[in-house]
Amino acid sequence: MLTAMALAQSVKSRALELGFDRVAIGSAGPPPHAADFERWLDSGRAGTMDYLAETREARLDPARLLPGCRSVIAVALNYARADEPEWRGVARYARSADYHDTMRPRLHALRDHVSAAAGAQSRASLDTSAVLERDLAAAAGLGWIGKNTNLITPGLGSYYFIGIVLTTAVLAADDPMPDRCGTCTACLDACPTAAFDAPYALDARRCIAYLTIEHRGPIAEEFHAPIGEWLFGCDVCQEVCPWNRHAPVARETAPATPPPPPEALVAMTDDEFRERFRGSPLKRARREGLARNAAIVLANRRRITP
Ligand code: B12
Ligand code: SF4
Repeated sequence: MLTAMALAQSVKSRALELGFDRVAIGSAGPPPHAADFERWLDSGRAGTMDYLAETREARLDPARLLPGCRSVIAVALNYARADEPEWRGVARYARSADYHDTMRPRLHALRDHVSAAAGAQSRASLDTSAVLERDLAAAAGLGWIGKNTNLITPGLGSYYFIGIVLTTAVLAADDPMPDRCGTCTACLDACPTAAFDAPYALDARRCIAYLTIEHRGPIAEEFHAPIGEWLFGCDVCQEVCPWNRHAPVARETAPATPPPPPEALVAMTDDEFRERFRGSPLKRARREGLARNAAIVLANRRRITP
């Protein structure tokens, strides 16, 4: 049987071989900011993302998802992009094929590796599982949670996806990283909709990412002008972050075709939408949502260019 240190080494080598940009290991336990998460939910700041409250208990304790869970493996996959005018208005994470499809097989390969090496049970989580991924990844030392609530890693920035593997194996754990935001408040000051109530606290109901992707139905008038050119998601709080100034561009990105102009999105039929956005993250907004966002962008352009 491998020692906890040898197992950790083997998992880290395998993660890098699989193409992940960073990997860190933590001990299992309740997420350090579980109480903040509960306060956030109870204050209504999750908006209509009811699934977060419905899976509250599991999010507060990884052992609910994997009984006997002893260690947490956290990986980062960079999605940073160089300037791409043809993708204007689309958050960087959504400019390639859906990351759930491209990243999941690698995360499963890592899960299978640790299970086989340690004779353990393991479970992978990528976005949709009931796991507080940022909090567990921060506790493992993958990065620190910035005032804009994104996980930030020196030399990588915050434009990366987080993947988690929970395992019953005991692996040597890394130390958490100190918060290096310091006195900076660039993200809080730049948010077009003033969505941050305080550092580390986002009111999703005001966040352009939430409004343009998750929210169904009309968007309140007060947000139309601040939405500006954002068609799907928003990156403002990351664009202004000094830790992203020299963020390396992702080594591999699954190619994707940029979306048609807003004029065409407004008029798309259901069939055209399905055909055009198959395998794309943009399909999450649904045709109605994307058409709604496109209409707001067009109105904003008219407002600026009389
Ligand atoms: C719901 C959700 C959203 C919601 C709400 C986001 C939010 N900040 O709450 C919306 C739709 C707005 C959203 C937007 C985005 N999301 Co999102 N989202 C999620 C999801 C599914 C759950 C997050 C959650 O539980 N939110 C509730 C809040 C309270 O929890 P939290 O964000 O984890 O924040 C923790 C800290 O704030 C901390 N905390 C609270 N108080 C305090 C105080 C201090 C002092 C400290 C240090 C910490 C702290 O505790 C919280 C709970 O652990 C996760 C996947 C997952 N399963 O975790 C992806 C995830 C967080 N999203 C991700 C991404 C990429 C994005 C976007 C960048 C996409 C985009 N460009 O449009 C934006 C970023 C906006 C932002 N500033 O957060 C990545 C994050 C990658 C990273 N490097 O951080 C994740 C992890 C998906 C993934 N697997 O890669 N998202
Ligand atoms: S912009 Fe400044 S305060 Fe905000 S996350 Fe980045 S370093 Fe932290």
